[in-house]
Amino acid sequence: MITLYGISASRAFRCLWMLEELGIDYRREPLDYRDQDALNDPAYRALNPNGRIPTLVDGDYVLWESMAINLYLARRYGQATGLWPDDEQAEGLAWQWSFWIMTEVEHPLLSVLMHRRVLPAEKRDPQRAARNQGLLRQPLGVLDQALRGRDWLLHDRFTVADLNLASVLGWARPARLSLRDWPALDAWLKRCLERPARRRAQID
Ligand SMILES: N[C@@H](CCC(=O)N[C@@H](CS)C(=O)NCC(=O)O)C(=O)O
Repeated sequence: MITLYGISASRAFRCLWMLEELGIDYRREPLDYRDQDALNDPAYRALNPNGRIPTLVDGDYVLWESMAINLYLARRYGQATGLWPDDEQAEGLAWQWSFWIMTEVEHPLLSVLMHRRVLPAEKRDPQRAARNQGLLRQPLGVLDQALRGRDWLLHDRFTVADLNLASVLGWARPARLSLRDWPALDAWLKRCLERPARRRAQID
């Protein structure tokens, strides 16, 4: 049995989206990142010593870090659905883009989201949001360039690489970050976000 710990209004959403794309049976433990008691429960800490979500349990195998969970799930269960790339070089690109989104994009984009939308009004810092929006210009240009003339990042189909990137870039809209300057990226993101599995993963 596969169990995924986390609510969809968190980074666990990426893994729920992957599980829905795969169409495999899984159970969800709706652990909330604000519930410090539950995160610090020794039984949960034994699974994830970071005390964070998401955590995946597949039989007696335990994995944390959202991107690692998705790469594992796609490799183990996603060959038939085409979510896993066809060859080692395409696999390398899936890892490349997954590390890239976490190191170049996730932090500044989350900061824009927090300071424009999520934090209570008195805690928002518009200058911080603007600064981080500025930091995103370069990496968003890189992705836009890579997507010009193509529908998907790898091969001719939606793969784990698209899912991992789109699950982070999906914050752009709630963060009120216009993607007008990057039309290939904008069109690709819409294609990804329209997928029925993404809608199904939006549970809470
Ligand atoms: N790099 C980790 C980050 C996990 C993470 O920070 N999760 C947040 C929720 S989105 C959390 O559990 N926060 C609880 C806390 O920090 O106490 C991943 O991608 O899985």
